[in-house]
Amino acid sequence: METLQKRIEEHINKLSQFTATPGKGTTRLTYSKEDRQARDYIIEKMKEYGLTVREDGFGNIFGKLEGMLRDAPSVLIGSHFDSVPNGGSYDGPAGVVAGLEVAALFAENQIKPKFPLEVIALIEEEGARFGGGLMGSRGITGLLGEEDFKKLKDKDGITTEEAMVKIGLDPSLPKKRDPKTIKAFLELHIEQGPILEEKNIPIGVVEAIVGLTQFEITVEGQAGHAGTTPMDRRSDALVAAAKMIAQFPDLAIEEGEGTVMTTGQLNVFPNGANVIPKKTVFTVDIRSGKEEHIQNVIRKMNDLIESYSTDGMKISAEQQLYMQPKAMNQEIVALFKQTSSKLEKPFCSINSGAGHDAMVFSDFTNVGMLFIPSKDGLSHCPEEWSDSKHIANAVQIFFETAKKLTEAE
Ligand code: HGY
Ligand code: MN
Ligand code: MN
Repeated sequence: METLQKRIEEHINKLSQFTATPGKGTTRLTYSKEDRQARDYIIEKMKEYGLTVREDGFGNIFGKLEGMLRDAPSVLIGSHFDSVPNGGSYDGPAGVVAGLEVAALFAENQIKPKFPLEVIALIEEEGARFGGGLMGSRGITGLLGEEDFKKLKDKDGITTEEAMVKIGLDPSLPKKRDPKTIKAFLELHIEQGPILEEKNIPIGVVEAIVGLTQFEITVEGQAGHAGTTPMDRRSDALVAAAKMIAQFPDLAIEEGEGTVMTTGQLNVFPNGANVIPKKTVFTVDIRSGKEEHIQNVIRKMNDLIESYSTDGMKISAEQQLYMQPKAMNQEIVALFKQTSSKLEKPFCSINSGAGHDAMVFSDFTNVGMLFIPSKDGLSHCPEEWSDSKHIANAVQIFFETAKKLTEAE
């Protein structure tokens, strides 16, 4: 266990160095220089652990250990390796590292799987560069079509394909994957909340993942001089946005049952201290364990937007992502629980308030997810930290589970 823990810490420390904001958390945007550095490290480790490496037309990375059965579906283990701006070192990489170390245990113990094992490192789960999120998994499953993928641009107007080519990736490689080539998808992720730490339980077996939707709202008013424009003759796009955003929390609270609503991004144009804002663009993220709550809040949000729309204030909402709540595969959930008991790892059932690639794969194959504790429940910030001992626990559970799912000798 010691060696495993050391290797895990080394992977996490190494990957955390590939950031655009050293000293201020992990900022690793998709197809950035930092993506390229992390990608090279992950590929190097996949090869070192005896895996055959390929990348798809989105830049997702696959490290495959062939099985004895030809052309049989693979058991995938992994997560994403992009980050939010100024995020932590574990959100995503903990799951990629777990996949790598399961493959290492297969190699060290000369395990011969009947069905192939694939370690997967997914791109753009956070959506921090191209919006929406879950891009790598939505691409593989066909939820994000090739044409829609090509149309995506970052805030500087750079397209996905231009950004890919810039770091040496090939967008012409195969994209969508046939569901018949995947037997199961397992993902380890940090909990990103306080429950496991407060309960002092090292393993959370995920039962379900919340549904979520993301919008980009654009408010178009009229720019003007801050000093000479009377207060009753203004179409101030920032004041209108601020009044709407300030009312969003009550929409979620009224809906109840854990429904949440967040505006995480707000951009003001032209953003001059003495200029009345002409335009604002902001995001809205709505989540709930029940789809009806999400639908209700979307309706109330649209009513609110409507009430602020006037001749001088044009407001539009673009939906960038919509995912229904997802239940994990009950056979894999049961397997995780049996294995945790056998290995004497205390566990509990838990639901995820965060979205994950596992929710995208759950309509495509059998999916299971494990959580490990997050220190102080913190995530999406530089303070994010998890214990390598907990990651090692999950690796051992995944190792036993993967041997069963790949029907290894
Ligand atoms: O937003 C989420 O829940 C995930 O971190 N992308
Ligand atoms: Mn994540
Ligand atoms: Mn995240």
